[in-house]
Amino acid sequence: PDPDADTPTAPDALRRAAGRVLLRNWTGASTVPSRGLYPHQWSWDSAFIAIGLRHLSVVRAQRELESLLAAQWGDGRLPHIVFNRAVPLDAYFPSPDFWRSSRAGRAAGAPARVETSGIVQPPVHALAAWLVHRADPEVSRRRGFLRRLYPRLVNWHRYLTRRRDLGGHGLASVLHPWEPGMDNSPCWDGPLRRVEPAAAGSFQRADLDHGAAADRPTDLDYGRYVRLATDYRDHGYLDADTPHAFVVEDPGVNALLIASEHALAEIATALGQDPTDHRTRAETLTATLVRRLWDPAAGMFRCHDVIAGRSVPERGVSGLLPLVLPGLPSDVATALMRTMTGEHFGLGAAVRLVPSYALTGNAFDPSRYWRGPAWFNVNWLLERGLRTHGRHPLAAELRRAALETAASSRFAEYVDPYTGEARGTRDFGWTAALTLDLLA
Ligand code: 9WN
Repeated sequence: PDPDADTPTAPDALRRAAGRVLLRNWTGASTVPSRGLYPHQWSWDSAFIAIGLRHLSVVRAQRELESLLAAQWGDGRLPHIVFNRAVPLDAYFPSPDFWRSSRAGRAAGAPARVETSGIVQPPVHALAAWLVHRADPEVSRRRGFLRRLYPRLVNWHRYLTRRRDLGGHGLASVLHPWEPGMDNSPCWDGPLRRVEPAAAGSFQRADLDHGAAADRPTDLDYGRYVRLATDYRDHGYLDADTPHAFVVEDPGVNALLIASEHALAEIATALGQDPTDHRTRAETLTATLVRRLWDPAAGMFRCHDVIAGRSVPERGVSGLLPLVLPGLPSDVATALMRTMTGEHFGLGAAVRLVPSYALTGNAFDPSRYWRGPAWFNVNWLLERGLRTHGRHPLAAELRRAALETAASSRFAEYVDPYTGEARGTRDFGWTAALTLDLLA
């Protein structure tokens, strides 16, 4: 039987349900990840959401990215949250009065008229912009979409490749566990041990009002997140001035940077400009990624703790994300796919969707956030990677599992990788959006 066959009404019903989530989460200029838990605009969420929204409304998908890029800082950084001033301060922690971007971030060029966070998230934006453009090149040209976004995307990448090359080897570093978007991954446990947590009573979490404590990070994690963000803020969010306690080279962040650099080459070409610099940078970054983070014995990429000067001995799913790269050496791609389907990640055997952390790892927990559950954006990227490297039947299987699980979990934020049971919040933005993309 054709693994893609389904009753004709099911995809339509799913498409309509996903569209309803995106409509409910739309604020007029962007889409919130979740009405309750995340009532503002998040950076990489908006990129994934735009990728799905393009199937519903190309103009809304363009606006999703435009509104995010309008909050870019003078130094090129794209903040991980753009705050909606209509939302009460206590609805999400840390709120604008914690980040104080328009004052504390002035030297780094934070915008004066909108409040944002001061840290970043993975650079999926140029890839999203290119996919949104391709959905309707005519409307895109008429609105000057790529022409307006291109210089901002170039500055964003320049920020990451220059100011964030804290390891000095040519890769972008993250300075906070929120930056790679996989907040409490066991990969951060070692590097975080150096960080003195902020006192428990000195801040008030808002996330536990919306989610089960067992599905979320612990208070100790939050104490450390708060300490790192406070120190960065108190040094004006200046990368060179802050005495960083946490500096990690993450393979997922760098893979997405490279995928987006390839997209910038396409965008430059579409605008009649020379794409050579982007192509060269993508190739150089790929070679550096392999040289610095590939672990042949593990058959996957590892995070690198820059301060300790050593590789992180954990298997986090970000170490599989370079599979999205077309320019990966073929032996590396083959080994990655073997790892994905082997005992550690279990695709095609033990699990429905690829978990966020190895099933075999000491810290594995099928419910707790980035310590085991499966996430839809990660699985969307891996499905793309499998297709890129010619594994079409396995990609189709993963796609089908993702669609079934999105439907049965009511577009959950994340799910138990074995059972597909919903975890975190429901009606989650990128789960609905990427469902639309997988259905297209
Ligand atoms: C902190 C919005 C974001 C995602 C991240 C996810 C979670 C925030 C939080 O939610 O992080 O940025 O409060 O836990 O880890 O990937 O972008 O959906």
